[in-house]
Amino acid sequence: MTVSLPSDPQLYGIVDFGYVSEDAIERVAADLLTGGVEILQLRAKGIPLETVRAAAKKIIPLCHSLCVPFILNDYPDMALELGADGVHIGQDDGAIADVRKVVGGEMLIGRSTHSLAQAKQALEDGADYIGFGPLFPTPTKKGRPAIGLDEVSKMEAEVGKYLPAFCIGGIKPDNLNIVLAAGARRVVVVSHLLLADDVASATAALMRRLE
Ligand code: 3NM
Repeated sequence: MTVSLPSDPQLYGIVDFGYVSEDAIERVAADLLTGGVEILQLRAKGIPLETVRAAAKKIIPLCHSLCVPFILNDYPDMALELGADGVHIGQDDGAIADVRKVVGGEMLIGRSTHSLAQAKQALEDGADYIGFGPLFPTPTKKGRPAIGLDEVSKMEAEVGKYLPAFCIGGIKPDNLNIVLAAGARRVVVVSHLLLADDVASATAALMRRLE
């Protein structure tokens, strides 16, 4: 089964081993889905591949039962092997065309971008969606400078018009209004949701703000 991107997704969730222990990963993924994330990524930086594979195998059926696309961060080979719907790659993970050769024509390829120029390049290179950020400093990607809100509306007009563009990085309920006022139409929210006492309720509350 392959799940494609929803037509107008607003909230993209990430279950991240940086915040969630191995034994909780399936439960937290289920909570994000219950709360209404429309795309779900598994992000597992520096985690043994067997652990990543095992977690993905548990989360994929949860996603597919709700027709939510499952995206694996990094590891195009594993994404293909496991039947992920997409793979997400950073700026340093090679050319999109090379990843496309590995995963074939069907799988979604998402690209992190950190400037308007990179967002335009990702569109030109054939990304299926982009992340754009970090808008604010974030504990989830320590050391990466925030790009602020200045380029958001231009990015939406020049890139987000043609493919889904998700603003990311330090987004939480407190700053959501200024992010949306800057022109963002879609967001990825990680630590705010994963650190919530009730992940499903926090996700649902955020979804209500976005709809
Ligand atoms: N990628 P939080 S920012 C995973 O800008 C990630 O490419 C980013 O987490 C980018 O919602 C980021 O906790 C972290 O700030 C997002």
